[in-house]
Amino acid sequence: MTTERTLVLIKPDGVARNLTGAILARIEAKGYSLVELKKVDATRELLEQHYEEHVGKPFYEPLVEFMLSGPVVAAIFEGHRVIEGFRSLAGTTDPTTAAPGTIRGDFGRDWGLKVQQNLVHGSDSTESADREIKIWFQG
Ligand code: DAT
Ligand code: MG
Repeated sequence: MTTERTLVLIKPDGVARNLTGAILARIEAKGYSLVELKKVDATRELLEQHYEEHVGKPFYEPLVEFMLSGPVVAAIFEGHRVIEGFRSLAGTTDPTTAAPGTIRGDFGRDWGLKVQQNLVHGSDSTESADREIKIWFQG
Protein backbone atom coordinates (compact mmCIF):
# COMPACT_ATOMS: atom_id res chain seq x y z
CA MET A 1 0.00 0.00 0.00
CA THR A 2 1.48 3.30 -1.07
CA THR A 3 -0.64 5.99 0.47
CA GLU A 4 -0.13 9.29 -1.28
CA ARG A 5 -1.65 12.73 -1.15
CA THR A 6 -2.42 14.89 -4.17
CA LEU A 7 -3.51 18.47 -4.71
CA VAL A 8 -6.72 18.82 -6.69
CA LEU A 9 -7.95 22.20 -7.91
CA ILE A 10 -11.39 22.81 -9.32
CA LYS A 11 -10.63 25.69 -11.64
CA PRO A 12 -12.82 28.80 -12.04
CA ASP A 13 -14.82 27.23 -14.88
CA GLY A 14 -15.73 24.23 -12.75
CA VAL A 15 -16.76 26.39 -9.79
CA ALA A 16 -18.73 28.85 -11.97
CA ARG A 17 -20.59 26.01 -13.68
CA ASN A 18 -21.59 24.52 -10.30
CA LEU A 19 -19.66 21.32 -10.98
CA THR A 20 -17.77 21.31 -7.66
CA GLY A 21 -20.00 18.69 -6.05
CA ALA A 22 -20.13 16.48 -9.14
CA ILE A 23 -16.34 16.50 -9.45
CA LEU A 24 -15.68 15.84 -5.76
CA ALA A 25 -18.27 13.03 -5.84
CA ARG A 26 -16.37 11.24 -8.62
CA ILE A 27 -13.14 11.38 -6.63
CA GLU A 28 -14.83 10.10 -3.47
CA ALA A 29 -16.68 7.39 -5.43
CA LYS A 30 -13.35 6.10 -6.68
CA GLY A 31 -12.42 5.56 -3.03
CA TYR A 32 -10.10 8.46 -2.31
CA SER A 33 -10.48 10.34 0.97
CA LEU A 34 -10.90 14.06 1.33
CA VAL A 35 -8.30 15.49 3.73
CA GLU A 36 -8.70 19.26 3.28
CA LEU A 37 -11.07 21.46 1.27
CA LYS A 38 -11.38 25.21 0.79
CA LYS A 39 -12.55 27.87 -1.65
CA VAL A 40 -9.80 30.32 -2.56
CA ASP A 41 -9.39 33.55 -4.49
CA ALA A 42 -5.95 32.86 -5.91
CA THR A 43 -3.37 35.61 -6.25
CA ARG A 44 -0.89 36.14 -9.06
CA GLU A 45 1.96 35.35 -6.62
CA LEU A 46 0.40 32.05 -5.58
CA LEU A 47 -0.23 31.06 -9.20
CA GLU A 48 3.31 31.96 -10.20
CA GLN A 49 4.56 29.45 -7.63
CA HIS A 50 1.98 26.85 -8.57
CA TYR A 51 2.68 27.08 -12.33
CA GLU A 52 6.45 27.59 -11.91
CA GLU A 53 7.24 25.03 -14.64
CA HIS A 54 5.13 26.94 -17.19
CA VAL A 55 6.46 30.49 -16.60
CA GLY A 56 7.48 31.97 -19.98
CA LYS A 57 5.42 29.58 -22.11
CA PRO A 58 2.96 31.18 -24.58
CA PHE A 59 -0.06 29.95 -22.65
CA TYR A 60 1.24 31.02 -19.23
CA GLU A 61 -0.26 34.53 -19.08
CA PRO A 62 -3.74 33.50 -20.37
CA LEU A 63 -3.64 30.58 -17.94
CA VAL A 64 -2.94 32.86 -14.98
CA GLU A 65 -5.61 35.37 -16.10
CA PHE A 66 -8.10 32.54 -16.30
CA MET A 67 -7.16 31.23 -12.85
CA LEU A 68 -7.68 34.76 -11.48
CA SER A 69 -11.10 35.10 -13.14
CA GLY A 70 -13.01 33.55 -10.25
CA PRO A 71 -12.71 31.44 -7.13
CA VAL A 72 -11.00 28.06 -7.16
CA VAL A 73 -11.71 25.08 -4.90
CA ALA A 74 -8.55 23.48 -3.52
CA ALA A 75 -8.57 19.99 -2.05
CA ILE A 76 -6.14 17.43 -0.73
CA PHE A 77 -7.12 13.83 -1.46
CA GLU A 78 -5.43 10.78 -0.02
CA GLY A 79 -5.28 7.17 -1.16
CA HIS A 80 -3.27 4.40 -2.73
CA ARG A 81 -1.72 5.80 -5.95
CA VAL A 82 -4.08 8.78 -5.84
CA ILE A 83 -1.73 10.99 -7.90
CA GLU A 84 -1.93 8.77 -10.96
CA GLY A 85 -5.50 7.76 -10.14
CA PHE A 86 -6.81 11.31 -10.07
CA ARG A 87 -5.07 12.22 -13.33
CA SER A 88 -6.76 9.22 -14.87
CA LEU A 89 -10.14 10.40 -13.56
CA ALA A 90 -9.42 13.92 -14.91
CA GLY A 91 -8.52 12.83 -18.44
CA THR A 92 -5.99 14.34 -20.80
CA THR A 93 -5.22 18.08 -20.80
CA ASP A 94 -7.25 19.03 -23.88
CA PRO A 95 -10.94 18.59 -23.03
CA THR A 96 -11.92 18.17 -26.67
CA THR A 97 -10.09 14.87 -26.91
CA ALA A 98 -10.23 13.75 -23.26
CA ALA A 99 -11.91 10.34 -23.10
CA PRO A 100 -15.61 10.13 -22.29
CA GLY A 101 -15.99 8.96 -18.70
CA THR A 102 -13.33 11.37 -17.49
CA ILE A 103 -14.04 14.72 -15.81
CA ARG A 104 -12.60 16.71 -18.71
CA GLY A 105 -14.10 14.35 -21.28
CA ASP A 106 -17.60 14.50 -19.83
CA PHE A 107 -17.85 18.12 -18.71
CA GLY A 108 -15.29 20.02 -20.76
CA ARG A 109 -14.84 21.27 -24.26
CA ASP A 110 -12.40 23.58 -26.01
CA TRP A 111 -13.73 27.12 -25.63
CA GLY A 112 -11.76 28.52 -28.57
CA LEU A 113 -8.89 30.62 -27.29
CA LYS A 114 -9.25 29.17 -23.79
CA VAL A 115 -7.82 25.65 -23.97
CA GLN A 116 -6.86 26.08 -20.34
CA GLN A 117 -10.51 25.87 -19.26
CA ASN A 118 -10.26 22.20 -18.47
CA LEU A 119 -12.00 22.19 -15.08
CA VAL A 120 -9.40 20.59 -12.84
CA HIS A 121 -5.75 20.40 -11.87
CA GLY A 122 -4.04 17.40 -10.32
CA SER A 123 -0.45 17.06 -9.17
CA ASP A 124 1.69 14.98 -11.53
CA SER A 125 4.26 13.42 -9.13
CA THR A 126 4.93 13.00 -5.42
CA GLU A 127 7.39 15.90 -5.59
CA SER A 128 4.79 18.17 -7.26
CA ALA A 129 2.14 17.08 -4.78
CA ASP A 130 4.32 17.97 -1.76
CA ARG A 131 5.26 21.31 -3.32
CA GLU A 132 1.71 22.23 -4.37
CA ILE A 133 0.10 21.19 -1.07
CA LYS A 134 2.52 23.54 0.72
CA ILE A 135 1.67 26.38 -1.66
CA TRP A 136 -2.11 26.07 -1.33
CA PHE A 137 -2.49 24.90 2.28
CA GLN A 138 0.59 26.00 4.18
CA GLY A 139 1.62 29.09 2.19
P1 DAT B 1 -2.20 19.30 -16.94
O1 DAT B 1 -3.14 20.29 -16.31
O2 DAT B 1 -2.96 18.26 -17.72
O3 DAT B 1 -1.21 18.73 -15.96
P2 DAT B 1 -0.02 20.97 -17.94
O4 DAT B 1 0.59 20.87 -16.59
O5 DAT B 1 0.82 20.61 -19.12
O6 DAT B 1 -1.38 20.11 -18.04
O7 DAT B 1 -0.52 22.46 -18.19
C1 DAT B 1 -1.12 23.21 -17.15
C2 DAT B 1 -2.35 23.88 -17.70
O8 DAT B 1 -1.98 24.83 -18.69
C3 DAT B 1 -3.33 22.95 -18.39
O9 DAT B 1 -4.25 22.37 -17.50
C4 DAT B 1 -4.00 23.83 -19.38
C5 DAT B 1 -2.94 24.84 -19.75
N1 DAT B 1 -2.26 24.46 -20.98
C6 DAT B 1 -1.35 23.47 -21.17
N2 DAT B 1 -0.95 23.40 -22.43
C7 DAT B 1 -1.61 24.39 -23.08
C8 DAT B 1 -1.65 24.87 -24.41
N3 DAT B 1 -0.89 24.30 -25.36
N4 DAT B 1 -2.45 25.91 -24.71
C9 DAT B 1 -3.21 26.51 -23.76
N5 DAT B 1 -3.24 26.11 -22.47
C10 DAT B 1 -2.45 25.07 -22.15
MG1 MG C 1 0.32 19.75 -14.89
